[in-house]
Amino acid sequence: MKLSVVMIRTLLFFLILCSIIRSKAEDGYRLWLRYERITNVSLLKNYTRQLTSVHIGKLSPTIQVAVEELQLAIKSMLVKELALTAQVQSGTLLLGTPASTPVIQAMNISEKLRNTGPEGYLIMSTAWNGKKVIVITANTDKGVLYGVFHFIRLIQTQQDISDLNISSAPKIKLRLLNHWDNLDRTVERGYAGFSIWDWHKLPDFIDPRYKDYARANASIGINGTVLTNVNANAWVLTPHYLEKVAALANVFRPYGIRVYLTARFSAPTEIGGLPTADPLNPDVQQWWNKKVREIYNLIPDFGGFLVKANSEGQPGPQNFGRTHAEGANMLARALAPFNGVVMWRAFVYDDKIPDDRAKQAFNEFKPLDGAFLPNVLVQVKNGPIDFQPREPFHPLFGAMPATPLMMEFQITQEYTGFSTHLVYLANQFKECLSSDTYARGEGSTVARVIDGSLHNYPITGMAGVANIGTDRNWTGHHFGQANWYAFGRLAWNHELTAMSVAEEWIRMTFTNELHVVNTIKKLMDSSWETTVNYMTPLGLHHIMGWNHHYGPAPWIQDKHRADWTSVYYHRADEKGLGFDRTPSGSNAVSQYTQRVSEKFGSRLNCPEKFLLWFHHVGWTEQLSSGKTLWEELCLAYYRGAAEVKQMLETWSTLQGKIDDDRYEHVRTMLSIQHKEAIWWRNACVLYFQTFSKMEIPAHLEKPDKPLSYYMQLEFPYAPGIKPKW
Ligand code: GCW
Repeated sequence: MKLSVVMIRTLLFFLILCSIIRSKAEDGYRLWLRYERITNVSLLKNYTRQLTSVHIGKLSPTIQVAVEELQLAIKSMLVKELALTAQVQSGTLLLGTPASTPVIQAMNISEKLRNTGPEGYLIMSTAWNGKKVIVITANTDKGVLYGVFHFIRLIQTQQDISDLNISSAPKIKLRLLNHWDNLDRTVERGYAGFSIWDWHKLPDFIDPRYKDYARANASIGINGTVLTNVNANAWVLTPHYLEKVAALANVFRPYGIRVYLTARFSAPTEIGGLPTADPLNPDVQQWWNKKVREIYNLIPDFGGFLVKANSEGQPGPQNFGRTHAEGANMLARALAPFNGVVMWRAFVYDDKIPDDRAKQAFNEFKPLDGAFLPNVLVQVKNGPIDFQPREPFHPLFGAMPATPLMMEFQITQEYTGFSTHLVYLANQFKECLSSDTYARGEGSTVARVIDGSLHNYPITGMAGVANIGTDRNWTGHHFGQANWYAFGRLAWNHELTAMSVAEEWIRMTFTNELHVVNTIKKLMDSSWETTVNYMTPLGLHHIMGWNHHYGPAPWIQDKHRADWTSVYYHRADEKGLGFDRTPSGSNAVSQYTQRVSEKFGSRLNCPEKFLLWFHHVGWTEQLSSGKTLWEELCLAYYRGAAEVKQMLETWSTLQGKIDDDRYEHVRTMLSIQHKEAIWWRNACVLYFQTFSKMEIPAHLEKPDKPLSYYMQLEFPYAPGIKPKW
């Protein structure tokens, strides 16, 4: 058979097309900044008509990257270049601050800009000399950049841009990622490969990832990053490493992102040659003053230090008989001349102290309220133990009116299935933020504590322990990206709902097709509750594998620290289950305000989601459903596992509706999650049965393996293990 020229051409065209499609494999690298081409013709026409050109005033590195991002987005979504214009035309997008852009100055919008502060922005449709234009303006270039990302998001999510009147400003000042990244590139509790900081090749080799990291963070309003692990290594403070840190800071600066470092408290002895690190010793203070000057010489906008002291073996002021405040203030004094801050972690507990671990941070810090210098924030985890699948809010929130408390959430899924479980954490973040502390009467939510409005804190902050690594899709699981995204969006505005944030993310990350958006949204919405059910229902906590925290291990006991065992937390015995934290037990409830303490402390009024956190409940006691604790416990575990199966089924309806690459990846992860949910269910139910001595309700399928099978499983190489120094 002879092929005609036309046929050969057609074939060639087809082959080229296939290779183009293939090369655009969706590997997740582009995160939510995919800027997919708009295929809906009328929508495309509509946008194209409204956007003709861009006008800017004085160029700065930040305005430069803002324009670059805008061009990239418009070119790829609307297949159109926005010409830079000196003349305002119909459809011109005006970008800049009044100070840098005379046309914007002439618009007289200073009144409107008053409420947007140093980072907020306005996006407005308006007329200029009879021409319809869109203005993105702010008091600073950084605000303009945030406005540009918001504007791009409007197009990505296919919103109407014909009559814009948006004003937005962050509710929280410091919106930071905390990387638990080590200098050897391992990541403590990291499940997405190695650290993206290539310390060895820095400062000369600038991995393009650094810029993409900055773009992604700026797009969601994150304005700082702590590069190193809180289990700190003093080496990062040596000149050799500081030069590398400075190179990263240079990449991040135009994007409004400052770098911060963790300060190892014993650094003066480890790298400074001093005989002590006592914070009240003048030589020690001098050493830090000098070190901080050295840092600011290299990095003029350095943010400050994050410190984990006297916790889990980290050195701190208590090694020298000093308080946390004395330690924090010593560093604060060194940083104050440069406007740097100290973020001092409240995550402290000691196995030598014979008190409930849940109470220890409060016991240590509450008496220090007001003792910290003004540039110190105390960084408090969302709950009193440690990022468990679900915890009640930390009792310190609301209890330190004279000390700025900042929030620490965990984005990396140390306790929620690593990077193989789909768990949308915005629901968890929101539950904590909307909890009422009653510190100043009703409505004193955790959100109002940390945004400073309750106690008039002069500085405010929210940190998220990052889930980012060298995996091509950054977070291991494609849906891990949603947790990074949601963290940033909620740090900017904690009033956003978990589902509105999810919807934005889905539209930008997968598709705007409504049915798909809604299907994925539903999946995300229930995913956290599902995980709580198959891991730690009814307020159970810390019953996972020892040290690596992988999988169920409620049987862990007899370790060198009782507070690192599971039996310490669940207290199962033949009578019942749960940690009595009422006045008849550890009385941790007394650390909350009276209203909260009465609620949590009452067996009947305590929300059942926290029941076993606060109460030791008899196996045959009835819960609100009328069923016994034992039955409800079994039902929760079985429900959790069954819901994962349902998630898998729901996901499979999306085959062909989203790209095959990500469809298949997520499907595989969901099947791992299902397998592991059953593992959790079986192991926990069988273990607790040895105490309850009751049958698993008859209609539930019985575990196919004995408890002994689950108990002998070992995982010496599970990812993310804490390194031994
Ligand atoms: O959750 C625990 C982790 C540790 C971590 C510690 C902390 C960085 O298991 O790996 O150490 O919390 O927050 O300091």
